[in-house]
Amino acid sequence: MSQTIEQAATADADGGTYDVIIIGAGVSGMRQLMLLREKGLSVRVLEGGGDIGGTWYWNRYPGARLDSETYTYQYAFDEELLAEWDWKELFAGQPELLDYFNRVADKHDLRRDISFNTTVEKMEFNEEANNWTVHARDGVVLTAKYVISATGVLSALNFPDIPGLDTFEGEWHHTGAWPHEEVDFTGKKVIVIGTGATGIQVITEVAKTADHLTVFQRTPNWAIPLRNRPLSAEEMAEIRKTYPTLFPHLQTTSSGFIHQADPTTSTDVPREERLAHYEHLYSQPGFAKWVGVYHDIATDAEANKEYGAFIERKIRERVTDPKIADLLVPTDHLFGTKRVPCETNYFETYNRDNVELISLKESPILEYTAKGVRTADGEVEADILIIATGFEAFTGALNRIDIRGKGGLTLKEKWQYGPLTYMGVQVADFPNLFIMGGPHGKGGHGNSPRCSEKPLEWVADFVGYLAANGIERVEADPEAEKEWSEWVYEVASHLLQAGANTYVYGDNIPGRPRAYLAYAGTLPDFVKKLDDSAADDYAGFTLSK
Ligand code: NA7
Repeated sequence: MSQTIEQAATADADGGTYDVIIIGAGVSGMRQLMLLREKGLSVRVLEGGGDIGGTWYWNRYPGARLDSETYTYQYAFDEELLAEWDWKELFAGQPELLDYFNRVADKHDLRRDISFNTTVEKMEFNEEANNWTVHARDGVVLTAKYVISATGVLSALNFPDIPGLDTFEGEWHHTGAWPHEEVDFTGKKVIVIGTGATGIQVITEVAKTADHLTVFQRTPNWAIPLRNRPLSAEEMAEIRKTYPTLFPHLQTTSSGFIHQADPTTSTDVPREERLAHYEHLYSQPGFAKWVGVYHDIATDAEANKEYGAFIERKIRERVTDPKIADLLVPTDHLFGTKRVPCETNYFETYNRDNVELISLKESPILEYTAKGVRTADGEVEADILIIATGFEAFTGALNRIDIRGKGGLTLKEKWQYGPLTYMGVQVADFPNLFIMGGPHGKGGHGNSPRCSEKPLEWVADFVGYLAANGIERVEADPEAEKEWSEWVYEVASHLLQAGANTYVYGDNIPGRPRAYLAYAGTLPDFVKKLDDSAADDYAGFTLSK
């Protein structure tokens, strides 16, 4: 039987010295723990939440669901679990995913090495001892030779800069910190702010039971049908047979998705054939319509516009009121230049009598009030307010910890004009700190568990090597960091994405300097860079005894 959460939370929250501290017990942190245990290292995981699961622990809002095919998202390493776990849906919802990750945590007895409700607030590198002092909530202080941050790229909540939230007398929730108890919308007036992937999921669900739903939209998104469906036992058996080849195959795709960019250039195909192909793609599940389209849609504006016009026609066919459809069709960014939200009857939701769409472009929000939200056009009342305004992506979770490296330099200072890393895994002047799922790396992006799989193994091997060889300090070389940072921009410069207002450039956070935050190279290319460095005695890092 597994340890209870309470037992685990108090197991070792107060002090201790470890080989490795991992920050975060989400999908990456859990796997990192398992891999480091295999190296015989002492490891403590510090987790701010009350249990494991990361994204799937926090994002419990109605409608929270995968946009990667479920069977491509699970851990690949545990053959026994692969053999026995039956997924219920092609794109699993949050409850099923959390059940799965709990099963993994129980099976591998992970909780004994995790301190829950232990938010890391500060950490300092000790230059003489070559280790980190880590301060967590409630005065908990621990020491570790190495720290690995597995804090997630979409975990630091973004609250809009709107005054008066404390005056609102109803119930409010950010989707990324949703309560564990069910929120009942029956007979309630509800407001949702935000129409990103999250807003689109929650709006569709809440509209089904709320008395009245008002959606505040700042920018419309190119949403596409998810086409979810239940998986039968027979289908699961068929899928299971593919595992030996599926997981290696996914490592060859650009971002770990089952869909791969079509190498055909769209203009090489006659227009009629192209449009028939777009119809076919539109009937397919998930990101077939984004990741699986002709490759030049991501790089050629004219090719992209034709595909966008096709998607626009689909949106307009589904929305009864042409004026509402006008508001729902994106005009500020090209198709696919932001991560494309997947939806189930989202556009039809605006045909319901109980749903109203307010465009904040025409009617900006001025403040929260006791009864709801005041816009330039007047007050909209609500019993429940849902804030679906996303995250300070990629760097937010790290920047919210006071991380002090050599000479007291803070990571926030170092990154004030944008992140600088070496392969996304280390930062010069921050020795013995590894980043798993931050800016400028591939871990935690795309189909996240697939993109993290090899980087997690690589970090575990590296730390195991350092420990076995009595290395006291490992640090990225400033020159390697500079070259990598330039390479990150070089790869990204070929994409139309640069023209979009997107969290991938930090555009969603007012005052944040525009800087590319992701890594646009392919997964195999990224893994090769890591492996090449390792094969060349960890080129780009300085290792000192
Ligand atoms: P996103 O994609 O960042 O969406 C946030 C939404 O909130 C988006 O519609 C924003 O409009 C809106 N927003 C943000 N700030 C404000 C303010 N101040 N006022 C009004 N509206 C605002 O986050 P999600 O959580 O939906 O999705 C994140 C990822 O999670 C997604 O890509 C999937 O991979 C899973 P904007 O577009 O900025 O005008």
